[in-house]
Amino acid sequence: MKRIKSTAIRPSEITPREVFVNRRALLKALGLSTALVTTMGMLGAPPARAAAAKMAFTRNPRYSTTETPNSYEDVTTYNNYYEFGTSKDDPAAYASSLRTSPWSVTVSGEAAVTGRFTLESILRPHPYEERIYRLRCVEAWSMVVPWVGIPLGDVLKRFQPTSRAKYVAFKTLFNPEQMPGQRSSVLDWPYAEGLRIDEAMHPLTILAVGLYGEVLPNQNGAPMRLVVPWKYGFKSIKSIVEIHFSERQPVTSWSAAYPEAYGFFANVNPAVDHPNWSQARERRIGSGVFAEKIPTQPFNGYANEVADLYRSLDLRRHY
Ligand SMILES: Nc1nc2c(c(=O)[nH]1)N[C@H]1C(S)=C(S)[C@@H](COP(=O)(O)O)O[C@H]1N2
Ligand SMILES: [Mo]
Repeated sequence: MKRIKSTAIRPSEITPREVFVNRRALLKALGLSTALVTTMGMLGAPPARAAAAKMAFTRNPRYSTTETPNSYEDVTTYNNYYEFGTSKDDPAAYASSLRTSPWSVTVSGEAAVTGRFTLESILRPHPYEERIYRLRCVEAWSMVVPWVGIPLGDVLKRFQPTSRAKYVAFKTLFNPEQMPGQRSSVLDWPYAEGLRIDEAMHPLTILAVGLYGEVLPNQNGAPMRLVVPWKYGFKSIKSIVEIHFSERQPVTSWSAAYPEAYGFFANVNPAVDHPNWSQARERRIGSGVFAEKIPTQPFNGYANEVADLYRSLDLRRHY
């Protein structure tokens, strides 16, 4: 695997020596040289047989709900992952064709440290935490999921975003052979999402690599996906291969497909309906067909943590 620079280097982007040294220091801290990254990529890693591999983690009660988590069965068989089909049971049925190892992530844009990194080198320095989060889908259902992951901010800081990095954009793998849903044009592929930099750095935002103490199943976005618990589920992009720091707000798949329904912010908001249905209540998956819907909370119940980020925004306009 070569280190890839996708655009020509403008004079303003020539990396000062200090920053270059920092990049080498980062690679060293990761236990890698650029050459070693190259070698590892060429040799590849053994094929993924990770579905039930246990992980080491510490629980984080500070950022966990005390609600009862949904069953492993619910969390891994009722999914949205359009790359494998649009039915809830398609991802569990078809996502085994996704090869999650070896996996690399390209980091680009407004940051001192950019390049192509192995997944292991991005994750290794950070201890895993378990966080039990509510996930509220824009389709008015919800789940409670015990994720295993790391704060996204801890990872992003190591790339040293510049002062012009106002947003972070993410992309999912594009590979129609492994992802048969990409042969249909329900969305513009690859799936793209983004956050404002302060949202990305917020301690609630995590990169999840596992659930229920085990390596993330493919249908849940292996090997690494975003979880932003105060936003509608579609912001939590799966199987990430690109991280891009930008000055401008990035184009995102769902807001491009249907801007009247899916805004860039997509904060969970019971007061702003979807054009075709109410967002005031939600069905908790697993509660049974006759169960009452429960009220949806502003920011999915995380208002104390995140409402301050939006002090100056009209949330009816910036839905
Ligand atoms: N790449 C990609 N990421 C995605 C989606 C998708 O279709 N493709 N669906 C989103 C939606 S709508 C939801 S609700 C969550 C579902 O996550 P889960 O299946 O792990 O519960 O993933 C989000 N991330
Ligand atoms: Mo969703």
